[in-house]
Amino acid sequence: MINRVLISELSGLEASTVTVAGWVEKVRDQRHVQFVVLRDESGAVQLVNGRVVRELDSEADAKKTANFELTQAISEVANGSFVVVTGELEHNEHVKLGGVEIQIAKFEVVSAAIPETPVKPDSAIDVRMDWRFLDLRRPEQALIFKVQTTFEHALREVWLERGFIEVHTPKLMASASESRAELFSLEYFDTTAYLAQSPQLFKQMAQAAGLSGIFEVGTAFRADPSFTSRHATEFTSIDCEFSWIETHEDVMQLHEELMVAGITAVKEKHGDQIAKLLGVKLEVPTAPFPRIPLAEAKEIVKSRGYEVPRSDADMDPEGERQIFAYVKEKHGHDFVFLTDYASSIRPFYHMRHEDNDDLTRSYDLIYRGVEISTGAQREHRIEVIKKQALEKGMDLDEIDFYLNFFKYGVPPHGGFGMGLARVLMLMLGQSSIRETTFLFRGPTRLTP
Ligand code: AMO
Repeated sequence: MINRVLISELSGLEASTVTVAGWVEKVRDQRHVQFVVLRDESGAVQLVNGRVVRELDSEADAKKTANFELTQAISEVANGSFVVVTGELEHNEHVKLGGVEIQIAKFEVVSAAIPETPVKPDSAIDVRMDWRFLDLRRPEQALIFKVQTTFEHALREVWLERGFIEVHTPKLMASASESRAELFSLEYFDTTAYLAQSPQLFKQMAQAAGLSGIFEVGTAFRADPSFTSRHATEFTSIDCEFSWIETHEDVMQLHEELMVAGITAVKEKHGDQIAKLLGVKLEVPTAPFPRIPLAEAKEIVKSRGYEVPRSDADMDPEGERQIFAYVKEKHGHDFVFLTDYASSIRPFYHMRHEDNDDLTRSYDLIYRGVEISTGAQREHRIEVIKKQALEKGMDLDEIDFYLNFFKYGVPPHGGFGMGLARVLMLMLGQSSIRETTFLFRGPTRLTP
């Protein structure tokens, strides 16, 4: 490893000779002094060359001095170039950037950038995505992925405390995992394979295997042609499934515990930076989150003057925004569980109410007016599963492998799936999951 100090650690060091490494953010090349703002993954620092020697100044041998070469190197370096710099660390309270600066002794350009960066912070989102690696050099962009790391870690801690097992399920499948809509297919030797839309069927297999609590943070694919701010064709799905539940209420309880733990950890670790760089004051929700049956939610929304214009029983995005507005006013909460969706709009594997076959034991979790998750108790009685699958027009032969899971005993179970990028978008006040996905994939985007 190159023996470098992280820039964020400089202010805690005594005046001494230090080496830092990163990319050049800005150069101010003045007649008698040069300033360089150097950034690494932890922060930025001002570097100074105070003994500028120019060619024009030259007494015969001035050119030969290291200082002339240093001045020249700094004059020529393009923004974005990666450099290793050694110099004297000085504390100086007048320096706005961290109260320290480094008097440059050695300035080595390790990898030069070409001048004129193709992307600026205010470039169109598509240009920024074309140049994602440059866009991510901005600290506010990198922060999103630091937050993601902390959030995922906090969730894992909750799962591990409960003895949950992490699984990695296959993404190549012989059948659809959610529905035949939005299904990517590909040539697979002499047959056709499908990309997993969700680990749903395998999460349930883990219950039949007796593993009980399991989780997966993995990739899911949807051949969804839409261009909304919350749809991608490939996304990271946070999934969880566990046994011995009594109703979907048990799933919601774990779900809200996870959200509180995740957002608490993010606030503790990054709250100040989120406020400073993204202008967002992070709010940790309190459990329990409000729960409203879907039918009631639609009535509430209607009483606020919005009638959901759908022929099926589902909510629509505007309805979700309206119900959030109501919940925010009434409960001061950013989250709401909409529960008990109609069987007609839920998948075959959702368990239905004992006393009402038209309603499922399921929920959607809405965060600031956007659906981030679907969860449910699953049907575990094979005859009922078959009946519900047939009702949905499914071919039982195609899910034969799945039906097998239920032939040898399986405990009652449930779980949820949650889109990671959506959670981050809403938590961090971003306008689209393009901002909170490392590399976005949509109908017209397969690069970089
Ligand atoms: P569902 O289809 O509702 O449920 O998906 C769960 C969550 O995944 C996210 N999501 C998406 N994110 C980005 N782009 C998309 N095209 C996209 N589609 C879905 C959303 C959504 O709430 N198997 C069930 C979950 C379960 O019951 O465990 C499922 O996949 O945040």
